[in-house]
Amino acid sequence: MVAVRAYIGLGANVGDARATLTAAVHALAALPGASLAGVSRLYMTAPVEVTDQPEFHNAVVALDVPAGPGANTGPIALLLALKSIERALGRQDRYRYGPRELDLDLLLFGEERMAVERPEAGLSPDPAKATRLLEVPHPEVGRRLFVLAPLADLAPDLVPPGWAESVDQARSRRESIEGASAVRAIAGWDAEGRRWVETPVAS
Ligand code: PH2
Ligand code: MG
Ligand code: MG
Repeated sequence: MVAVRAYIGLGANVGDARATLTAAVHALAALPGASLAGVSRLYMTAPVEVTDQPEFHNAVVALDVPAGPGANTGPIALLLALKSIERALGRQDRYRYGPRELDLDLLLFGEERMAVERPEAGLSPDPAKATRLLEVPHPEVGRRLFVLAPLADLAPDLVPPGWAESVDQARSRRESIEGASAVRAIAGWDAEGRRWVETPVAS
């Protein structure tokens, strides 16, 4: 079966964020046909957009999923699976950019470039519904250090479709804008133990 590599952004800042992100990695690895290809370091990150909320935990997962064709494959099927993991792990509906128990964003789906509008777009005055149903590459990847830093752990040299620079070039550009203290790695993924463990302090 042909596989495609998807990158998924994980974030949380309500409840036991670290435990929730760990459970989310397990749930992603257990999706039908999926295989875990990598887990970034775990980061503590300063909140962006809505800055008056607790710090986030953020990470990125690389997941190989069946390329399709088939009813349960492809980016939309993966997006729906992400939404159902969010709900299963306690995601409550709140305002856009606000606090959340778990956020799973489909960042990249192989070389795919696509934008799918919401069917009700234009009918709803709710700004939370103003974004597209799905857009890959995710429009926020290139402008968020909390996504670029963990993504660069997994794929520094990757040039996402439509980009003119690598992930690591974008990461250092954003780092010079947001400041190195906007994100800090606190733990590395232990594949055997299937959890993040504290990274020893570099000497
Ligand atoms: N997610 C948001 C809004 N702001 N800030 C950080 N640091 N990390 C996030 O994951 C995040 C955010 C909405 O998705
Ligand atoms: Mg998000
Ligand atoms: Mg989201």
